[in-house]
Amino acid sequence: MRFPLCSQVVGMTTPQIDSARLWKSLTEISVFGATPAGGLHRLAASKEDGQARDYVVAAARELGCAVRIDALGNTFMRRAGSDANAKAILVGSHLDSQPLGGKYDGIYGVMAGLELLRVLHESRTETKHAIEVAVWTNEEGARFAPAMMGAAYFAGKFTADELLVRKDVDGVQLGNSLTEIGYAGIDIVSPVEHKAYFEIHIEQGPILQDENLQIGVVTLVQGMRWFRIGISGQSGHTGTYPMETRRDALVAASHLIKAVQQIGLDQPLTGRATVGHLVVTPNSPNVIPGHVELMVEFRNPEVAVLDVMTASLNQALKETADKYGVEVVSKQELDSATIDFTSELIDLVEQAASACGKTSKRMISGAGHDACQLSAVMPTTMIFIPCDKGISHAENEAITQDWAADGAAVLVETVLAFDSK
Ligand code: HGY
Ligand code: MN
Ligand code: MN
Repeated sequence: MRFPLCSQVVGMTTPQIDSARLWKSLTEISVFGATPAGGLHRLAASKEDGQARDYVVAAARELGCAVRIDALGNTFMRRAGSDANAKAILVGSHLDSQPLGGKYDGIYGVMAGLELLRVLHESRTETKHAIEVAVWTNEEGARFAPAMMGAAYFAGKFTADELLVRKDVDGVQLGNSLTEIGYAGIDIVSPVEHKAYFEIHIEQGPILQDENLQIGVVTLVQGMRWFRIGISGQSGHTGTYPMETRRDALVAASHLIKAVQQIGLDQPLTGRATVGHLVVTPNSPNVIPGHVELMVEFRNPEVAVLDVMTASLNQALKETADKYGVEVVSKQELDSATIDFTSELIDLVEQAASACGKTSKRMISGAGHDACQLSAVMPTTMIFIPCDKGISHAENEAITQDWAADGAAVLVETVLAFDSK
């Protein structure tokens, strides 16, 4: 089905996206890491991540794109522009998923970028700026912390040496995993090469669908903080050790987890506080847990509120240590500030949606994205499409073919309009 393009709506010459081709590519790439329940298990730098990258790289090479891979495995697929001196326009997202994630979080943005390259290629559209599509390594942070890692490296926030030694729960280093999948690159790709970054992504919330809107014009991404907490008590025999003198790390952790929940509830409507990662050692039914590692995550649009939540956490850590006679250590592993996107790009996305005849609204993002890191080094903004019932980071994450096509058409319009500015 050829998608009736923006150009036909407004008489512009925007080339057509191919809805069926985009949907087919989303279906094909979802086999890499597919779970029986219809979701994805495609952790960063895993075999499945490598297979998904190979799929996209092969398609880009068929279009004559130049492919570069940097030290963090960030993969760049570039279509040349007519003006070699003009900076490139960057589009991208991620292919890694949560352990039991969905088929569209991140992946849709990469495949919409590939559809952009395909449309430009088949219509022989000449752009002044090169168009480059990026696959960022380890956006999710589910296997290696922190999240948005590859994009943070690209933005100069970490060195490769700092990140490639990060280990997963099995002690496997990121660098070794990238080498195994063939994405331990040597290319140097710098943000100075680029004029702007556009990321299209599923909303991961219910607003667009509830309000029957086609496009989200993203203005801001809320701040996010991660704290890795270690609780050390005393292992012991569950049959012999008296209850009264135990220093049970898991009981202490349960107290802290409830305190974290309360910290979120204390910020009505906007507070988000979660413990989603817990490792119990030795995790045996007849051993008193001696150590627990957990990750605390706070999110809020206001930095001042995040500061209040952080102070409350520090108080709760002290109380937990005192109450349960355990040692508690905390290490902040992510501090992603509230990000305001570039106003002229926000306007451009809104105009492009209108030019394509799509309904849209301005909105903030509750989820973090690679665009948060890119915004530190170049003009950046995002485009949302709806996702079913707002479900994400779950195997039943879903979008429709029309939503996918609507977003891709607006991405093409946005990028070509920016190119012609
Ligand atoms: O956690 C996030 O907000 C993103 O979806 N990884
Ligand atoms: Mn994502
Ligand atoms: Mn995600």
